[in-house]
Amino acid sequence: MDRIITYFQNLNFAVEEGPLVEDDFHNFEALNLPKYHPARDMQDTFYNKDYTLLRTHTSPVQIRTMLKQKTPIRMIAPGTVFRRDFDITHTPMFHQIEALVVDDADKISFANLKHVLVEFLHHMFGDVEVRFRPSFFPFTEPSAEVDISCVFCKGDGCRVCSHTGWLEVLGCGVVDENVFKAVGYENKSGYAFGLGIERFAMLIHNIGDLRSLFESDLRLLGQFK
Ligand code: 2NM
Repeated sequence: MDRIITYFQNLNFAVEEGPLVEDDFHNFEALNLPKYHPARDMQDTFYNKDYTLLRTHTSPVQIRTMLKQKTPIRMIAPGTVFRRDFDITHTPMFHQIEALVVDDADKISFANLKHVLVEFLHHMFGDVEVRFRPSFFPFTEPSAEVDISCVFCKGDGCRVCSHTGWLEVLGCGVVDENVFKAVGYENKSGYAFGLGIERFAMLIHNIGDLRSLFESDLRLLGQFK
């Protein structure tokens, strides 16, 4: 997390934080996640009795930042998030960093996003191939998922990359017009991306089991002094 924050601070991104207990507007509605969208399901979200919820991503921080300040915006939101998901590859509490860049219409394009991400992934993972795959998120259009060539087998295919040669490392896209509408922005363009810290840590430090990040075993922690 420190390495990623420092990298983006050096590119003049501000570091923003927000509450872990959120409301429907900031976590869903403003992000173009309509009522009855599956991501709002009780299966995925921890709801409290008073209609508040535990944030499922750090995107509500981007919404709060856009509501309180004018463009240009260049920010990252690092922090804890919560989802009702608990198995070998998921924990109900984990960490994300999301980024948002907004300026006047047509100043920010997918090309800007692509350049920043390719440079960032080379900084984090060294000399890897980077691949953009079309995808879908409610809050971006177009959207993409980003893969790097497998850091373990260099793209030959192994168990970690399910013999594809590729590892998915983040999601990104050009901010959907409906998000700008929700925060009262007009004639703006922007890009955003998000990634999971635990997943990055496992790839960079060669950690095979997600659970070892949560067991406080001194033999594991001692390697990161
Ligand atoms: C992702 C992927 C794509 C995202 C979008 C926004 C906002 F607030 F601008 F709409 N924040 N973060 C975003 C976009 C996050 O995470 C996988």
